[in-house]
Amino acid sequence: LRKQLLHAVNHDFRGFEIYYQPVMNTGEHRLVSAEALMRFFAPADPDGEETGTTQETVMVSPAEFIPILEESGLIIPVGRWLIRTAASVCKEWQKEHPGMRVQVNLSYVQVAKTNVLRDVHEVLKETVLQPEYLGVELTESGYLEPGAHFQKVWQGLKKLGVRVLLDDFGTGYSNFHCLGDLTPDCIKIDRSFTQKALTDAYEYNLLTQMIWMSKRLNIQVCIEGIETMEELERISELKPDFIQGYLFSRPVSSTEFTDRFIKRL
Ligand code: G
Ligand code: G
Ligand code: MN
Ligand code: NA
Repeated sequence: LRKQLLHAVNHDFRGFEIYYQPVMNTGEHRLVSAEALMRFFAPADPDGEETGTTQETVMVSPAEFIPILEESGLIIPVGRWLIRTAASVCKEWQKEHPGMRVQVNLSYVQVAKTNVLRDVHEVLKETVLQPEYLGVELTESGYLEPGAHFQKVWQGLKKLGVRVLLDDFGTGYSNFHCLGDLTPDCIKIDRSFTQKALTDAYEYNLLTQMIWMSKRLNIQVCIEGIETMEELERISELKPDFIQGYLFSRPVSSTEFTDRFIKRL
């Protein structure tokens, strides 16, 4: 897999694809943004001859290949490519759907070891996307406390004017101290949390209070992992700002996203 990833990076990122999952506002279920999620299509038969005809591929999960990208340093060019591609796709979408946003995931390795600030700044210049339409999803995984460098990058991103979202909120690493030190534009409450809230009254109350607390702090809330109509109804009562989940769509290719969510009849 490591060799295949390197090969792809050296061949114009062929094999990497960005899938997009819609983010809706809670009131009208209107499309407001897309979360970019990376995929890698590896040759099904890596030792087979390259015949020039389309090769069969298998999809590899980011949970599998992102650690390899991180540890090999390939995350630097791939991360840049992803932000640039997602931003220019968003710019296209805006022609049909004004106000459309896009948000990308960054791992702590990208924050710690790469010049993410410069990359984001350059992408904004190149694509002429207004910064408020680009969101960056961060978790603190790897840090027990937000370190000085993490904080500097975070503040730098805010200064550039991009939206900063705290991902996986409610899990071990993205917690209350982040709200004090970092003041995100939005918190994304982890799917596991959402699921617990739907089956347990105490957890439901906890989620309710988390949303109220965020409102008081002027921080927006996105609830992830909405899979059924029933879940949608119960969660909507809590009035989070945004909702996301398989109910609306799984992450899909940019072409499918454009057809299903951007082009209107
Ligand atoms: O898309 P899926 O749910 O399979 O993603 C699994 C995990 O991989 C999630 O935690 C997601 O945030 C992460 N992930 C997906 N795409 C990217 C990416 O482009 N960069 C980073 N750093 N993480 C990603
Ligand atoms: O860590 P992060 O929140 O970025 O992870 C996003 C991951 O969650 C993606 O891999 C995406 O495919 C997955 N995901 C998104 N919506 C749902 C959902 O409704 N149900 C489940 N089971 N997974 C989801
Ligand atoms: Mn995310
Ligand atoms: Na998340």
